[in-house]
Amino acid sequence: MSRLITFVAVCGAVAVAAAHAVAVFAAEFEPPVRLKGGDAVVRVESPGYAAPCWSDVDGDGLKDLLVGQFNQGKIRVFKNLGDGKLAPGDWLKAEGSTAQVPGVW
Ligand SMILES: [Ca+2]
Repeated sequence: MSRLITFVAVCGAVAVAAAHAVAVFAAEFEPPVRLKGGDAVVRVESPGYAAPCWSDVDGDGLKDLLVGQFNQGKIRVFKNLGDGKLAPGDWLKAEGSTAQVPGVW
């Protein structure tokens, strides 16, 4: 009987902790925002694996949006114009050519 009580107590504690964790994480997210590069919505290409991230590619102090592309290993850069605006995307260039990251598969 004491094992059953211990099991129920542990399950209850886990449930409370999980509910608390959900409440904490839910409070940390803002509503989703659809980003635009120029007038077009920023999209990822099939099959996904875009791994978007922010980095100041051009060194102007504003983090630009980088969105990867799986099939050919290219990265689209959306220059940050400030005030929450992004320029239309353009492929990342290296030495005048479109840069490509070799795939791992
Ligand atoms: Ca920048």
